[in-house]
Amino acid sequence: MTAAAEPFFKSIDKIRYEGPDSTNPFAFRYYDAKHKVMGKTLEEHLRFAVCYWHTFCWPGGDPFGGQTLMRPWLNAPSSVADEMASAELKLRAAFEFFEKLGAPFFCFHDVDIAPEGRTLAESNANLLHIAEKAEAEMARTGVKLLWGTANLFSNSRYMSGAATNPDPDIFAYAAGQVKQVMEVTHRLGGLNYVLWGGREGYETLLNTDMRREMDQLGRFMNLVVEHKHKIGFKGAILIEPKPHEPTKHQYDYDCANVLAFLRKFGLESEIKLNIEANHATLAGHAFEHELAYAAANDMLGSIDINRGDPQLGWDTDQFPNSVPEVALAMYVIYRNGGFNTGGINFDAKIRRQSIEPDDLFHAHIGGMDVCARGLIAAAKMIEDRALESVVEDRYSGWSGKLGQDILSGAMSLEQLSDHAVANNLTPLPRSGRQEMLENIVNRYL
Ligand code: XUL
Ligand code: CO
Repeated sequence: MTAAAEPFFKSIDKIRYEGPDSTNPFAFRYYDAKHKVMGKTLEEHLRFAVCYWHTFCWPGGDPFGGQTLMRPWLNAPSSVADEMASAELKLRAAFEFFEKLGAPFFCFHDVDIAPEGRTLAESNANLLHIAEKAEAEMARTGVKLLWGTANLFSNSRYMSGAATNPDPDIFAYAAGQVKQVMEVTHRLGGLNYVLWGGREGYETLLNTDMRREMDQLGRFMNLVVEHKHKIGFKGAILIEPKPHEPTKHQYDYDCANVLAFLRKFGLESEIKLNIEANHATLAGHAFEHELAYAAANDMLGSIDINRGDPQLGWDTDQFPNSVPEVALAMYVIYRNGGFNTGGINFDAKIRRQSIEPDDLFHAHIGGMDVCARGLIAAAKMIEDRALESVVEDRYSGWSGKLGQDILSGAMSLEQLSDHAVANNLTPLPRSGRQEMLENIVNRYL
């Protein structure tokens, strides 16, 4: 542990709130953790998490070139011992970062924090070793685990899927990996366990038995839920929808698709959703649409925040930087009660030219400030009932006798027809008031 005392982000002190007029690039201008809105502090509402994979593991490659981000723990290891030493160095840098940034949570995949072994047993032992170190860092810093997840997509064994693989041996391997990561998540007091079906989909229907693959995936999810109860994990199990990339078509396409899948396999009360902003965009939805759909079905678990690029059609995972966009997402989340076990995970990466370790701070500070501004604007809209009163008025007819009789099932199609004829109903169209409402929103931004 010779390097233990040596900080990695040497020139950075703890990031503090300095207010909107500050020009210090290493200060928050809006994220005042202790500031209260709607009865809770920003810290309690937003529940920010730093993701391990983009922030500490991504080397900066793109399809045309390799590593640009030089970090000591990303140097090619010369032995297994060296690999483990790198993982420990990365862990210390990660906790130094969480602490200096003031992020209350983090998220990880197994392979982000610990080296993969040659066998499942070796990988499990490596993960346990690092988890013990992480436990000590968590106790030292007070940083908590928002969620853990197993990487069932990078290793070539998973190229044709994990649970949906044509080979049951691979299903068994994936089951073993998830079992271990869920147990480690439980041990670390994690609040959620996430399943992203990175390769649960297909490249071509010519070699794919879709019905079979869906049944395999349903069985896998049931096994995961059974194990959660067996070990007494009280956190939420979350599925993260994404329409495609890496596969041409993924089975967890969007929130509606996942809900239909969960209902088919009787899991809708056991599993909720982790909704990612840019995955919504890739599915052809607004982020707030996916959030509203989940909330309307009591499925809103947690979010991965980021953004895509209007000109690039892939998952660019950039940090959020648009207050108007984020404010609408915040409006939907907090209008529906905010997070319970969930939070806001920055599933976002710096650009490959942002090579300085400092850039990681700029990215997260900006993202946290944008979310804080979005939440403050949304909270004011909610408290003023600025949109709510218009929406309530728009549906007010449904509180009357006719509306209630329709919803309670007291009227048949025939009775409704008779009612319309007998009362000579001549309902008139009413304005949807979209522009007026858009102007109202702009008053809050
Ligand atoms: C991939 C993605 C993943 C999940 C966790 O697009 O979002 O990082 O969040 O596996
Ligand atoms: Co994600």
